[in-house]
Amino acid sequence: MERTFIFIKPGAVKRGLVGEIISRIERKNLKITALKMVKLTKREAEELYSVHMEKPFFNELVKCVTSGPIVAAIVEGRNVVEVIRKLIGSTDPVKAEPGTIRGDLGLDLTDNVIHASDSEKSFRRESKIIFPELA
Ligand code: FUP
Repeated sequence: MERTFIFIKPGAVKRGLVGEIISRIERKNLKITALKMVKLTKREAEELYSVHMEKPFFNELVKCVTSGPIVAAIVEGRNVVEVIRKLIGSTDPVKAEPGTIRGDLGLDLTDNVIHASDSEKSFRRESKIIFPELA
């Protein structure tokens, strides 16, 4: 079965939205197969977002995701990479459709509630950073 990697960003964890977000994923009939709350080190955050290293928002992004604990999960299900990306909505919560996680629960572009891998390859690379024991 296909798998993907997600993490709930520090702002959403602080706001007490972990249950709501995990619940939406479960209600879609996707399976949470691993779950952990961790505080990312600067190094882990830089590695997670290494594709954005040259972008002007890179430092702000790293600062954001290391500002408090995140809740990371591995999620399993049919076409899960595509299904989760649809569930979470567009990158900018202002543009994300109502009904999506970002559309319903977010407003900030950097602290946009949740991250999800955009491909099978990203899943393998990103999940190894947080769940090295499962690689
Ligand atoms: P997504 O795959 O939807 O998380 O979006 P991107 O890979 O394009 O963006 C990665 C992260 O950078 C997102 F968390 C949002 C953040 N970002 C900014 O902070 N500023 C920008 O101008 C664009 C993206």
